Amino acid sequence: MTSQDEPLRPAAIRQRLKTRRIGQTIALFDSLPSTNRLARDLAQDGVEEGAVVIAEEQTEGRGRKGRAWLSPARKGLWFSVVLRPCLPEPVQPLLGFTAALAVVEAGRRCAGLDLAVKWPNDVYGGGKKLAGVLLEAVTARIGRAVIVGIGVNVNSAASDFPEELRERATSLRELARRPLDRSAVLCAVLEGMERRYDELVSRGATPLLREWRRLDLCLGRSIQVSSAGEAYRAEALTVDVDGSLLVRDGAGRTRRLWA
Ligand code: BT5
Repeated sequence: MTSQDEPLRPAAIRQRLKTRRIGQTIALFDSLPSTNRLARDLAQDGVEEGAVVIAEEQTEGRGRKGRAWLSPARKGLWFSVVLRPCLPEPVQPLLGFTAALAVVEAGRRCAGLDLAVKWPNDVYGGGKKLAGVLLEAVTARIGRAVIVGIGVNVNSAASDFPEELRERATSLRELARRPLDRSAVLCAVLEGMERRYDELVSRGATPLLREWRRLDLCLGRSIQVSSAGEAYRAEALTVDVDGSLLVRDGAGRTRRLWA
């Protein structure tokens, strides 16, 4: 086993992590079908806000709209955070922004990388996808919860991706040209997420949206939209306070898209 394939250790994470809530409870598994699925069950059973479920490997990792998320053993960080946000429901999609922006910050802190985001919840480096976020709302006995599932390719080599993904996916290791300590990256993501989450709750969406708009690759560009059975080209204008994307279609109409 090379050092980059070392397992995550809860004690090492706890020692390093500087958060007050997110990650104060960590459940770490060798293998799970999907951390989001277990986090949802725990949220329904009343687990506290900030609890994090991590798996070294996911056998049925999920993306949005039923797509698959490749999660090979010890190559990345596959985890889900349980939040119980005191936020109006329409604003909750912004929780995905807090996670994606925290990955960008972690890439800068841990590897000096300049990463970007792509609406609604992706993180890109060198024109390829590095990380994705999956948000799921849960109605629990003790109120609503939101599960923020985050997948970050950390130490995958190009050969770890199946051929159909190789041109489109990357990892921190590929971008930084060296392996990274997954615990350090995890702590940086959780810390960045907590800071943005606290700021969103206390100060509203403005700082978060400002940061997102600066880093979103789509904005100002022509994009291909396929939504509600329609497909068209449009110019991506901006993201709004509810996390929706405003675009201008070929007829000059402004349209609103939700993830
Ligand atoms: C996402 O979906 O990007 C959200 C991914 C969320 C994964 C986390 S891992 C922890 C938690 N537990 C879960 O089960 N899920 C969450 P989407 O935008 O739909 O992107 C999915 C698409 O990305 C796939 O169809 C592939 O094309 C591509 N893809 C799959 N695995 C990838 C990987 N490891 N790296 C880069 N791209 C990948």
